[in-house]
Amino acid sequence: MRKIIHIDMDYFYAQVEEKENPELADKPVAIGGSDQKRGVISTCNYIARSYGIHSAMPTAIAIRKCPELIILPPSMAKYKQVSQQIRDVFYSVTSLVEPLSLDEAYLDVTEVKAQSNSATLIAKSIKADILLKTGLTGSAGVAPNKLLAKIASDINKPNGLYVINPSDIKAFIHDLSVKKLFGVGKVTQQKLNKLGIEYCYQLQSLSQEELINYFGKFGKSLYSYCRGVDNRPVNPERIRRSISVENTYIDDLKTYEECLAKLPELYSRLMIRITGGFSNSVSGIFVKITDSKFNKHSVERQTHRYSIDGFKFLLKDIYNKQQYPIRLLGLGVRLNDLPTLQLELDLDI
Ligand code: DCP
Ligand code: MG
Ligand code: MG
Repeated sequence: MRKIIHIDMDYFYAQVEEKENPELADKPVAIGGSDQKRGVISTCNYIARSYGIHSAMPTAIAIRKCPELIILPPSMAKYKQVSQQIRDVFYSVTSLVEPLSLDEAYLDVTEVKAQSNSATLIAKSIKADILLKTGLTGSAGVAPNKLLAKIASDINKPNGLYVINPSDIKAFIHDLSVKKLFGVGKVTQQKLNKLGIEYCYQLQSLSQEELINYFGKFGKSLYSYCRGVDNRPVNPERIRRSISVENTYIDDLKTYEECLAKLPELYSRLMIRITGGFSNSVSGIFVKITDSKFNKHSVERQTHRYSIDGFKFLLKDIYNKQQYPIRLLGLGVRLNDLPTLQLELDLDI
């Protein structure tokens, strides 16, 4: 049995700003692009969340919900610096660290001798150490695998800790909503709901064959996940070398024109991702798709510049090679050697 910790900082960008400027702490604060530039909210503090504001919401709507909202532009260099301090804390515990974004990581602490080898005590000491080094709070989940550790870290946010012991798994997973499972986004969730499935215990009644039939290769993972089983190792090598955005469409895209019509929205989301002066480091662009049979394809071109026309060109290329309608469309840029970046996790597989 492994011991996995997932740590995720609370309202990360906004908390960094609050720490620097404590006057913000009792006001609704968001980080994001300006409403004049059709910007979106990256994140906001918990006071702002009480107004219904959340990540990826257009800034204009956020202001409508809370006219006194303080909106700050993102300072990526600052957040990366804090992220490095957090990672230093992780690496002081183990080298088995898999960063997922600037503010979160998985740690495999199975073999860690400190704190009497108690993953709960290790998680507490990591949280305390992060607070000491950065003045910021994060939330931790402790479980026998990545799937459960990540779900757990979200449960008592902010400044939370939640432990799922091996003997708790069965009861924990039974009533868990399927939308909490890794890889289940809006579209998969809708598909499951149409089958009358909302909770994991209902998903457990489907055979592996049925799930593969409905969801392709992902069906096999779903079969395990809805039982609280996840054998994915903590992968310390993982360095993110691309930034991408994607969307899964409720109705498959059947013509090139339909695909083309989705391009501006994806492109503008990609541009928002590429903040913080990474544009000099781009080494290529790519378009990826998943078709209605769950086959994945991508096409790529080496270039230091990107424009919507470049993506149009690749889209045409991939569309022409395509036999089936398209359920997922994604755009991305390859980066030269860069540290891990926050990716939009639009998790429909
Ligand atoms: N982020 C972003 N755009 C998104 C989601 C997140 O730019 N759509 C950035 C801002 C967040 C940071 O990534 O501060 C970390 O993302 P999280 O999902 O962990 O969200 P927060 O840390 O802000 O809040 P929470 O307390 O819910 O973890
Ligand atoms: Mg966070
Ligand atoms: Mg996070």
